[in-house]
Amino acid sequence: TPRVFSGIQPSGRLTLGNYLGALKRFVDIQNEGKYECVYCLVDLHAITVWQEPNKLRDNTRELAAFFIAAGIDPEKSILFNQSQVPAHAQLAWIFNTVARMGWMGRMTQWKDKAGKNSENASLGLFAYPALMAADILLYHATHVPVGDDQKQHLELTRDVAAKFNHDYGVDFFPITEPVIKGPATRVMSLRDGTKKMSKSDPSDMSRINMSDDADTLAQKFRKARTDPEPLPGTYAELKDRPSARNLVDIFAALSERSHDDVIAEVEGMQWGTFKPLLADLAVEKLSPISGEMKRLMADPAEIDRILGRGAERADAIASPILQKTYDLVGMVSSR
Ligand code: AQP
Repeated sequence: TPRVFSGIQPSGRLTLGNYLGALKRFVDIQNEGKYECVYCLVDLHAITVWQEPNKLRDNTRELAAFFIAAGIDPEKSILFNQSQVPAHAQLAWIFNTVARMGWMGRMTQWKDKAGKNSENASLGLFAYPALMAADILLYHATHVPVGDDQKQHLELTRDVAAKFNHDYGVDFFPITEPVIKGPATRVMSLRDGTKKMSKSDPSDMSRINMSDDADTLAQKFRKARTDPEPLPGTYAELKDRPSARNLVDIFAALSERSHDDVIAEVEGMQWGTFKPLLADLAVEKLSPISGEMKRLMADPAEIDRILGRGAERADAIASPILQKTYDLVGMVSSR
């Protein structure tokens, strides 16, 4: 069976963007049953920017609980944290020698996160996409579901695979397909429809956190930026209305309906009517997840056990692929 790989960083505060752009899609793909699914809590990626150690531990367990609460079945899918399968860091080193400085320097995430002070950014932040290529290619994954913001990193993963195959004259790593699908591949800030909803935005009102209670959800949607026009008769008319379109996208994704379906129902509605509907829908869909997360978080030992079992299963796939890579590169296998 073809394999899917994807990951989320345990860097704290999960947003509706992470859920609709990534996790909800992971669950759908798992339930389709067409792929073997490998889902990873990428703790090695998280530390490319500073993480308080105790916070990182909590965030990793919380993220595991989020996966399970949202519908990832750790029996069906492989769920683990990246640091526990050493082959990720090992293959990343090989890819550090394959990828070029120029490729990394062109990554918009690097430019955004390092900002003007790139001299002070960690070397790991610069090399982030090489580790991501390793995550994916270590499982010979052919499909990678992600939000729209990860498109460029996935192109780099394809470049790494192609260059490795070319340099060593082999056809070993697959050229991975990004899977950027669904009604909300890019959830935008509630304060500014031209900016991605992000956990690092200084304004909490800009994002929906998975941990927000019903009152907070209602308040955030009520105050969400829109425009003075009512909802239009076709989705295409939202093209130049990013804030308005964002709320319709969120509505469609949460209700698992198409944009056209949603528009047909809400055509001509005023925002004062639509926003409470959206808030109710969000509470209905998100509160069971946050409730289940809390329940799971009460037993961290059980979470660690699940992750440990996942790491063993991941390692069984990854180790032979790493060994084969070493062999292709010319490392002497001495033990
Ligand atoms: N706003 C979003 N819309 C759609 N998908 C999103 N993803 C993140 N934000 C959105 C997707 O979530 C997955 C995990 O991403 P990550 O672990 O790299 O998280 P992130 O991108 O670091 O999250 P933030 O909130 O954007 O953090 P900062 O503020 O630090 O940059 C990926 O598939 C991603 O596409």
